[in-house]
Amino acid sequence: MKRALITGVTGQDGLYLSELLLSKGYEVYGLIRGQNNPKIDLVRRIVPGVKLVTGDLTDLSSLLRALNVARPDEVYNLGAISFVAYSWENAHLTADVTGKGVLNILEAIRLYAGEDADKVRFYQASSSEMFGKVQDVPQRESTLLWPRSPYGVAKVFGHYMTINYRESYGMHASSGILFNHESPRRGPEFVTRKVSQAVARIKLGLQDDITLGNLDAKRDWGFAGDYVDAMWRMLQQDEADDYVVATGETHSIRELLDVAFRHVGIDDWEPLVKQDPRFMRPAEVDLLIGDPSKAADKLGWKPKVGFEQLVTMMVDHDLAEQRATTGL
Ligand code: NDP
Ligand code: GDR
Repeated sequence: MKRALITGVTGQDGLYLSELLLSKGYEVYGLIRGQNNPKIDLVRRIVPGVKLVTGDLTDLSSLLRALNVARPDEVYNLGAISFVAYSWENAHLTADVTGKGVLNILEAIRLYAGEDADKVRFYQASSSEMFGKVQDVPQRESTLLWPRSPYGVAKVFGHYMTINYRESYGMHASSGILFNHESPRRGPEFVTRKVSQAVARIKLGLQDDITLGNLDAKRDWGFAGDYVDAMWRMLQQDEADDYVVATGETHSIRELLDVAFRHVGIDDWEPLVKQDPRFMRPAEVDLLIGDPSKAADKLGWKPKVGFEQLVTMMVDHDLAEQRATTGL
């Protein structure tokens, strides 16, 4: 039975990855931070088979202890401060968790495993935000990185540190450059979930309108359930490597609004959407579209859920959730 340790187990991807690994017969350990993390109940409810270990990415010794408990064959480093807008307001913290946290977990694996460090396979959750002010369209593994936020800069540090540990110590360390991926488990601070929740509430008469920032940005949105499968596939390869994981399609926030509102029978959403500079970013990433051909060729990975299906799945989920909580 293989053993895996997941940091960020309470997050969207941590939950989907836990389900996937448990279904494959893994013994799964999830790193939980904080002395009374409110998301523990969620993890216990959705993936009761996951064993919880305490630790924080900013605390190297806690990671060593977690590794000694989990004794993993595979480590998936999903833990991060992941909200781009928040990273400007908390830049040092973002650098410590999202950037230096990667160094901490890599170093913890090296110290824990010693000469066998190559036997503990490592996945780093890198991001399309590293492309920032994009230098190629579509973006691929070789595209020059030009991050536009403290989050993006921290992810670039983690990406190169992963490559450095691979090259310096022969570690099986892979970096998945994942484009935006969403689901009904997405945090409500991210635009897709903010929209799906608001559309459901507007449809049910619980909310009048929604206030957003930049409607013209374009993202390559996929389904989180598909993307965790790509993470797992990376760690099953003989050689560690870096991969872009994306759908190869891009859509604006306006198109997201079109699909979400149309799904509940509202064609003209303009009067229901307000804009506020509060939700604009000091530097925006205008266009993301990934070229997933390396992941398709080498990993045999393909996304199964398309954009419309993703958005309607999220709206349907939020309609059901809002009905259940309000009794409407
Ligand atoms: P979430 O924001 O849903 O989850 C982030 C996780 O990080 C949470 O479990 C959180 O735990 C944990 N965390 C935060 N701070 C620390 C810390 N100091 N030590 C340990 N864990 C910590 O993110 P996603 O699931 O969406 O994303 C997973 C990873 O993939 C992240 O690294 C993200 O940056 C990256 N990524 C995500 C993409 C996406 O579109 N979703 C695209 C590309 C990359 P807690 O409950 O304690 O807060
Ligand atoms: P992103 O996701 O920054 O791409 O990072 P987010 O959903 O926050 O923003 C996407 C785009 O929507 C625009 N936008 C708004 N965004 C939010 N959150 N709220 C709004 O009201 C709003 N209005 C417009 C943004 O300006 C942006 O252009 C996500 C995270 O999961 C990262 O951790 C991950 O690395 C990247 O995806 C790939």
